[in-house]
Amino acid sequence: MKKLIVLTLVFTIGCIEMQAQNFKPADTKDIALFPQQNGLRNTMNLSGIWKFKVDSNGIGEKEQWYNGLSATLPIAVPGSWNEQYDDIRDYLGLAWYEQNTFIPKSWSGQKIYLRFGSANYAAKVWLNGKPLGIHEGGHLPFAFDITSMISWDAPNRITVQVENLLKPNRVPVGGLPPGGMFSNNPPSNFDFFPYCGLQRPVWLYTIPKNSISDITVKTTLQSTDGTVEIKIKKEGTAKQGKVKLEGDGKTWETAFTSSGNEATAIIKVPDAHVWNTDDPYLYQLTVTLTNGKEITDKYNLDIGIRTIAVDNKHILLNGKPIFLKGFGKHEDFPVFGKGTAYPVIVKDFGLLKWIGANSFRTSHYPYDEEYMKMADKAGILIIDEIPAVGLFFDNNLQGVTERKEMCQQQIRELITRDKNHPSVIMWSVANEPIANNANFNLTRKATADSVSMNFFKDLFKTVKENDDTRLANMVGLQGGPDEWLNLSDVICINRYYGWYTFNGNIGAGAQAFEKELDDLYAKFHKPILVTEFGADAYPGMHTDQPEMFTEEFQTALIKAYLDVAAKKDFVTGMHVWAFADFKTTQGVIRFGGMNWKGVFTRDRKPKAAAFYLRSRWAQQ
Ligand code: BDP
Repeated sequence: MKKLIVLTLVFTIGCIEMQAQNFKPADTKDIALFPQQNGLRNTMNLSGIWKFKVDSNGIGEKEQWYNGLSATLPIAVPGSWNEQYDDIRDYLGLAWYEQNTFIPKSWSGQKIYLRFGSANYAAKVWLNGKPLGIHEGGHLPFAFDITSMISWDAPNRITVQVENLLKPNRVPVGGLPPGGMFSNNPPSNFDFFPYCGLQRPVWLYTIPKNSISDITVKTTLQSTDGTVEIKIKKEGTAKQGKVKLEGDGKTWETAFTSSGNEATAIIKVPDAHVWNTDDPYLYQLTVTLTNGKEITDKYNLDIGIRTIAVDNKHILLNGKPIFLKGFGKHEDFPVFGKGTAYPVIVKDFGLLKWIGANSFRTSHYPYDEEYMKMADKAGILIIDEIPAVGLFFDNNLQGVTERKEMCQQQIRELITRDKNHPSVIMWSVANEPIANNANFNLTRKATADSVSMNFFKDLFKTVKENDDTRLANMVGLQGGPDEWLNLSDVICINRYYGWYTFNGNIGAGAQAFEKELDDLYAKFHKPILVTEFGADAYPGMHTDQPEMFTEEFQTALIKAYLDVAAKKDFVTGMHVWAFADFKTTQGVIRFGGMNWKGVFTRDRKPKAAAFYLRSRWAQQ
């Protein structure tokens, strides 16, 4: 009997323990407003050196490492783990992070959140040894309400388990069977290094109990007059509020009363100071929530009054054609990996201006929020891309559906995070998906089937349901199906004639490029944006006659493509691939584990092509 009681007890405790290990998926609505410090809200940035431990045998959970990590290594957060230690460069499996921090007493009475800028790829989080939540997808933020779990008089232990295993049904895609000579290591189905870890800042922050939980700003123009529509979501019992817009020495104010938890305010701005690339003017918006007696919450946003649209040949910014000059980029820097590197962000915006660019694509995943804020201020247009790279279609419909749902989750998270940035003009739902009947010698175009067509129709629908004010696109692979392209507002293509085909023959490559542009326009009558074109150039390699891998060849190929595009009034922009050299996986076409198509080196020195682009773009 005694034995039975003991057994029952052990079983019950076991069950409680298992039950307690229930992890809630992060809620997208909690990333709507970036943490803000003001008189009613508090923030604490937890960037710094954390404790770190690799768990290659997957024993951490069983051994309850969430109750305190032992025998740890120091690790920088934000930062990728791969280049901080020389023996874990290619390690993508489980690893644990821990940080201990007091929370100020003055924060009690407010709701307290823990927010991760990103954790690549999957994260499981504990607070003070108790399960807090989980999140999948490595390039978008997530946050959890920790109010009820805080220790007020002792340090709070934050424990995060992260892994970045490459799997076929993850987005981005990896872990596919090796493809012979062109297999790569680690086996990503994309061309950048799968850096891992807590790669963006981690924040603790508060919001008042009666709080503003979301703000969505939409702007329209009637001739020179602007209309700013502000949708507010709130939590708690406070119902009244005020919206104030300030700019050019003028102030507009309007009151609102919420119905349910939502309210809309409209402000008319006669003769608006519009946001554009030459004059990225930002108005200051302040939303205040009151409960009749006192102000309960306040949130500030810098907003731009601008519109974005298309006609059949151009992207239109504020109703006028704008030609996109710029790049596909990466978040990538030595040692930092994909970790947020503020000096590099500042440097890159300087170089974009120096070279005369007005835009870039966040290939192939959403970037740190600081990029978006900088772009708003600098007047740089952004094509904001989810990490849908390496997508493929096969007869495993379950796998296709899993990838689609992951893409949709990331579209919702991205739009929730970035919807108020005037710099963002287009949501990119995929880069170079591969058709079921793809043909890799690129001589014949693949065709779309109903599975893949429905896949992309659903992604575009998700975009338009979440934001009907911007454009949407997918980026087509050379040799990919034309039918997919036509789902986009702007036909977006990556082309490598003269490099991956017609190798070394720029003349023949340019001719093939021109023919394809003409064919696509004749077929779809939509503006075309060349989202990638370029050639690898090993820095310092020269020849008198352009030859592949030299700086002269890269420059000549870029020139030839720009010359072709200049003849076509339906080409609405040219994005060179890439802004800077970047680290990728090892393989026979990636010398030194690097992609050398940057017009700047990895440490941001200009190659010959950068000077050429500057002579062409900065003077226009
Ligand atoms: C394109 C991809 C890009 C690659 C580039 C290349 O979109 O990610 O880095 O090719 O091969 O197909 O350099």
